[in-house]
Amino acid sequence: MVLFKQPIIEVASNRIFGYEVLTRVREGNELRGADTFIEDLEQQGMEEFDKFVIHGALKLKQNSADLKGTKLFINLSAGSIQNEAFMLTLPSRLKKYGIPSGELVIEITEREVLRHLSGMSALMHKLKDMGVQFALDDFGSGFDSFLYLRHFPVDYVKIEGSFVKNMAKNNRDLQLVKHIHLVAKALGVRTIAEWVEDHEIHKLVSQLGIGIAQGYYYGKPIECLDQDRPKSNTA
Ligand code: G
Ligand code: MN
Repeated sequence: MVLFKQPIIEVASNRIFGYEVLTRVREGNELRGADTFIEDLEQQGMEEFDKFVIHGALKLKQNSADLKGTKLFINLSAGSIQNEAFMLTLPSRLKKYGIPSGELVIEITEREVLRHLSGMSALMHKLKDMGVQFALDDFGSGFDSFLYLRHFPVDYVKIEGSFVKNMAKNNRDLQLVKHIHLVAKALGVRTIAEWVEDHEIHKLVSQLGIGIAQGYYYGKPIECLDQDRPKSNTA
């Protein structure tokens, strides 16, 4: 299991806003991205994996100077996010690593189905009261985008990368990005443009007034921690 970090930047100042932690699994000489193994893991239950990602990410943040004082974005599975007992351990985990709870952002992917919207929303409010923030990941890629935005007290919307990547060439994508941003802004939610790959897209993002961005243009994911899966008592 290998952890990567990718910078997320503030568009106006070009300063680091935070880092997203991404996971890859090493197979021989190859690294496989999360999208290729998450489905298998989901069959077996993701909790063990998510605990491991959190443990690795917090350890990384604790030990790296460049992660100090910036936000840490972590992707968790729908199973873990809906597990109240598990989620409520987050503040004490943060404390254990000496990380302010205001520096953690949990990404909820649009592609997964969440049930019990009101229960989820109540749980998110509890964690938000303790400082933890939430982002809707891949916004626009799922069927429930606006339903989630309607119900969940999220702090950020991460706009689906394939819309952003294409928006210089495709007016539909441009209009979608522009209006997702306007809706989010009207609701007091900050937007993050994913998959900004070149200067042209960066300029468009800036012109649209999107404040935060991520993508190869600013920095590719960098390998930063390689470790074996823990025994079940480690997390
Ligand atoms: O679902 P989520 O948004 O967490 O997935 C992030 C994925 O997007 C990672 O696998 C990462 O390597 C990839 N990624 C990050 N920046 C870019 C980019 O600029 N272009 C493309 N095509 N992929 C990117
Ligand atoms: Mn993500």
